[in-house]
Amino acid sequence: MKIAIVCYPTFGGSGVVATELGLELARLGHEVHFITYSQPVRLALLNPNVHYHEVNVPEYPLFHYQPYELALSSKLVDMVKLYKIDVLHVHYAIPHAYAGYMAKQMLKNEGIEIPMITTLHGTDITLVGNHPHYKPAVSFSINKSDVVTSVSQSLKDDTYKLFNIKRDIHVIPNFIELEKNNIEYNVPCQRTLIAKPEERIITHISNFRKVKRIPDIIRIFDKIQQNIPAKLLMVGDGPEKEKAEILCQELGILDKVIFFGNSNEIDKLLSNSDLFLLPSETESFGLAALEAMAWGVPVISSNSGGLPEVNFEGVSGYLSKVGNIDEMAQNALKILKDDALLAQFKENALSVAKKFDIKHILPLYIDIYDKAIKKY
Ligand code: GMT
Repeated sequence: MKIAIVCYPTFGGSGVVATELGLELARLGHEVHFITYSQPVRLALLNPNVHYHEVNVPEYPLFHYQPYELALSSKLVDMVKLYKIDVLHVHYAIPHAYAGYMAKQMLKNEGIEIPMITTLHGTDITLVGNHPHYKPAVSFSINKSDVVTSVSQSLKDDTYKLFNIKRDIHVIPNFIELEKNNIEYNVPCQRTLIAKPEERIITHISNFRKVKRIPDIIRIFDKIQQNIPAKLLMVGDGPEKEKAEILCQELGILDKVIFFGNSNEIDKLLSNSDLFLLPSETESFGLAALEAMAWGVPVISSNSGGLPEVNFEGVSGYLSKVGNIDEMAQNALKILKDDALLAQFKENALSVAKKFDIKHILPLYIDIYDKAIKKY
């Protein structure tokens, strides 16, 4: 198959999922074309089946806002014609499904019909897409997609609740490529670079937006470190990062918290971690938690959105009500204080992550592509 993938090229989960999906399809021999405004962060181009086409938005002084959708839909039309693409897979509804629909219409005008799959990732529905200024366009483009998928049952339910959607939504959970998690990174010297031998390593990875409840993470860690020796690794960048550093300073724990910024070495950090914190306000899935679990790292999270579909209560970690930092800290300490229990939770976290191995999930997407192409 020749598949065009439209996604955000940044560190965000939707871009990561789209990139890993495309790379795996390419490994299986499909021809994959990534179409976005810069090279996706996890995209390795040294693969004969992987192509990357940059969307350029020419600047013009008249435009207060540069028309990205226009440039994207034009690029899609050109690439579909040039490479004879069979199927369009857009990740994140805004504005990708909208631009994809426009591209389909332009192609139809030239006698070319192509199916469009839209994958909903979370904030495109629960935060941004739901804004009254976007809602009609988001509803329209979801309804006009040939197939719609969502990354969790919770996101599917939210989509029906928040929008007037008249079509089926297929739940295809996010995935992890477990094969790449090998012993290579897990060398003891790496751990000693980060923490003292007696310290437990606790990690958080995100885009540091409000929805991640960054102050909760700091306060949970503060309670943990009052009881046991511990380090907190804060990985990622975003609007809440500076405030988080200030809070650490106020609490007098800055020497125990390392802020890494965006990192391409999260595997190294996770392979040395003992616990992952994700107390988000909402999370359609929580890919970062799954990535942690794939390294055998238990998760303390909130119980909102799709998190209970990924982090299994009392098995791979614990879940609490949003904002219940006392309970989250208690649960963290319960796991971290007891070597045997920690070992058990680590084993469980990996077992749960195995359910989301790419080898189980990829066939679901391939099946959807096949059926959509055959319909046309
Ligand atoms: O977490 C974010 O804010 C980034 C966002 C994105 O669009 O990349 O993540 C969303 O998609 C991920 C991949 O499907 C999910 O794992 C995240 O849970 C989801 N984020 C939210 O729902 C807040």
